[in-house]
Amino acid sequence: MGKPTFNVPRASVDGSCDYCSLEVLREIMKCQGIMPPAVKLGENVALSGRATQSSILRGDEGSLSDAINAIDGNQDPNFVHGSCSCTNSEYAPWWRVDLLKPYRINAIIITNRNSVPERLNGAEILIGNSLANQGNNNPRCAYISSMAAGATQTFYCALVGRYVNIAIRGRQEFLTLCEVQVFGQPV
Ligand SMILES: [Ca+2]
Repeated sequence: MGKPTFNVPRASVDGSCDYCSLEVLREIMKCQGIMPPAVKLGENVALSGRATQSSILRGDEGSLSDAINAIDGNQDPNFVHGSCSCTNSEYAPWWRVDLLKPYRINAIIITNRNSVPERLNGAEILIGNSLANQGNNNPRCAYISSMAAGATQTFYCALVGRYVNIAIRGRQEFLTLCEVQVFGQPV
């Protein structure tokens, strides 16, 4: 039997989700007789990164919308408290953190807003070392089918990269993130 990994886009339990929480994954592995490996998340390396995004929300709330708000170490999901990022409503918005050097990334933890949670539906988490197409061509770690309002969710990967992008493709949307934590080890 092969060595289990956490790159689990097929590990759907009921067909309604593309990705599993670690708890669900452990249950699947237990059922299959696989002992889940101990996962050491390590440090949130996003805290020392540099964040940018495709645009900054215009208007009175623009001052609350900087990309860095998604890596400020504060998971407050209330947008008006000033700890969430937000782009304009635009076609294919993206957000990116530059970790300044490559990491072997084990997990991404995302905190969604406590209002308009559907804006994050269909977002992709991309990881790699390329800035081609602003990093949005890098390999996909996870697809966020949906997240509840104010929820914090973990997505497991086994990818190496300096850049972590969150991108929405194929539609006009506000891309808004209250926190993006990135756990990995330097390579
Ligand atoms: Ca934040």
